[in-house]
Amino acid sequence: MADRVLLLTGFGPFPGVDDNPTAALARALDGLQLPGLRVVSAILPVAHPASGQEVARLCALHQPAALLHLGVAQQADLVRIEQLACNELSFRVPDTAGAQPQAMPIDPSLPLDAELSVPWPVGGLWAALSLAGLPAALSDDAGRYVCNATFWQSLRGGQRALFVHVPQVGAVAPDGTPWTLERLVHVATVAVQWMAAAR
Ligand code: PCA
Repeated sequence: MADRVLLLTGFGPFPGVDDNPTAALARALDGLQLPGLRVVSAILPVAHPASGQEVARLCALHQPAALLHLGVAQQADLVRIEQLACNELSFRVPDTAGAQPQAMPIDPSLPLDAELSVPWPVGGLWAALSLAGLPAALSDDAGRYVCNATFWQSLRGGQRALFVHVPQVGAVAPDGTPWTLERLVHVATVAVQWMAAAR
């Protein structure tokens, strides 16, 4: 049987972030082969609903067994494993299509504060990252921007999606270690390996 696909996504630039490290992570892991699973990467536009629509197109094409979304969190000093997606769009800066909704639902048929839970036992990923010396925390707030909206749409679409926010290259972890692109590649690799084992 052909290997199943793990669809890994990063994002392109957006206002305030000219060089999104998650685009480099997507490129670095594209084609990675794991037991029974192959990574297929894509870079999503930072615009709603275009990013979710692109994910839906890629899912129809590749029928992935799992999705790993990576996004950058500008103020973060450690890796954030997102446990919840929320039905709210409240953009601090416009997306790349120029939209800046405030207190708008992603899915108008549900309340603004509706939440969806990650379908992975993410405590295990936190442990795997910690064991690898990569500072991480479980988060219950994925923001109200395009990352959260993309995560929401993937979960609403029935995908086994996981969302991990990474710090900017150059941010300093609480233990004093700087985040380099190499360390972020390590984060993404540990996440993919953990997903292949946990699925
Ligand atoms: N971070 C933004 C969108 C794209 C990205 O990498 C966010 O946290 O919503």
